Amino acid sequence: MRKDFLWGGAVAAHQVEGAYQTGNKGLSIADVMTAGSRTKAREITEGIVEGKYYPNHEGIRFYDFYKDDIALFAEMGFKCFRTSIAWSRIFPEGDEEMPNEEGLRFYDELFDELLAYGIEPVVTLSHFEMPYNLVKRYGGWRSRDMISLFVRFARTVMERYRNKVKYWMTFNEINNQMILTNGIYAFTNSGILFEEGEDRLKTVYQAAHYEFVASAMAVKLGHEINPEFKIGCMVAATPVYPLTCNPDDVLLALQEDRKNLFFTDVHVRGHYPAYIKKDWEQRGYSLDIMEEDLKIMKEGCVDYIGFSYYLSSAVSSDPKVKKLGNDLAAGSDTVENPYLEMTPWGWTIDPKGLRYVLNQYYDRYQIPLFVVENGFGYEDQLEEGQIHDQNRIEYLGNHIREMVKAVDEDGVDLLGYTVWGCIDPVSFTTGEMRKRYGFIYVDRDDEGKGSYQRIRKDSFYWYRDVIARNGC
Ligand code: BGP
Repeated sequence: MRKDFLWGGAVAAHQVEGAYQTGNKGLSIADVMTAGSRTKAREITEGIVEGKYYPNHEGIRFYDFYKDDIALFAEMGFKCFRTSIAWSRIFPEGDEEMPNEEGLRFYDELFDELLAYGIEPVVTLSHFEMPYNLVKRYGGWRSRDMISLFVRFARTVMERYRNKVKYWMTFNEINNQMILTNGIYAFTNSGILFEEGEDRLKTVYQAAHYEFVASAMAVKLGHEINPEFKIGCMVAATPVYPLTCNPDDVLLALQEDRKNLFFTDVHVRGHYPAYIKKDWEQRGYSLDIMEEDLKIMKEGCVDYIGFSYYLSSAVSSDPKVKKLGNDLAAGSDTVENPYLEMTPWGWTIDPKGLRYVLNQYYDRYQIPLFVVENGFGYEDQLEEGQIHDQNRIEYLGNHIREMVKAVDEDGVDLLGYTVWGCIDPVSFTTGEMRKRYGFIYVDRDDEGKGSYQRIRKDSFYWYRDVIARNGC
């Protein structure tokens, strides 16, 4: 492993900051999502509805406690910390001419605090938290107008933090929106609320196109602002395996995998792959894609691929094999993989899948990679003021060992590894607190009760040693 490997942790602004109306912050799409559970989907409400519970409003109050939290990250020896800039702190409505100085100041102070400990900030521009007004007024990324609004936001923060932040990413898990059966993803990725009977796939392809153009413009602009910037894309890496060696299964897996790889293909190569153009042709789609867009996309290829890795999936062409019917992977045909166990939230546990995907990306693109999310969501037990999260240690240890093999044995160029939810955040998919990821426990429950006290889990000390040894 390289000496300057970026070990660290990751969160997103809306899942930790809270303070949803402080410092002139506007409402974001995360602010209109209620709490759900393992069995009940989060509700997207029309504005804020009296009597409903919105867990992101308070988050874990990172906005108030970030100095203490960063001190804990430093104690673990973090080399980097990934977070996002809440767009709605900088442009509360999303379409103002001038940014909100108070919001900008907050991130100035946050980044200064990190840098004082020698922790490199890694920043996502858009992580499921666009200003809610943009949904109301423009229909989110249904509209081409979003490109210039996003670029204005990107320009503002990249200029402001040009000497503080070097690593950037444009859109978090941009490929999630290909999961069409659950409307939450189109909303969180793109601020889109599906209408009855609409062709969801077409809508998502169009939104993704505008996002590709916006991302490429941000990359180009960022390099002009500071040539030292490293600007990546961010995708959810969920490899798709064939259930058997039946060529029909193998082909199906390849096709399903492309629903994810499509996004990195475009971000890295700067043009649309042949298979997607054929797909559009066969479906009779004619999207709003201008000549100028294609030129921009070519000029804004990313410097690295940031990705999250939690699980793998399997597909089968055999109609007799029972489908899982969950919305976790891009494919609707996912089936149980008999070789893998699952978390209580139904996510497969597959450390080798991380080595697989690192190799898959590196073989395909030959640009640096960055694992910006990997983690174990679990209902931790507090026992006499302590949390013995041995299963998290095992989960992360197994993944790290596979990652190290990808680097040391396979030759993958890897920039770093940030563990998702290094301090317990509000879960994105369910809005729960009980699905905990952190090395640091936060005393807050699913009704929003608790002291917000921070407690080091056993994994805290374990990860500190991993970083000190530069590996497991
Ligand atoms: C990714 C998101 C994160 C995050 C994580 C874990 O999809 O980028 O924001 O929360 O998954 O998901 P969850 O919180 O639903 O367990």
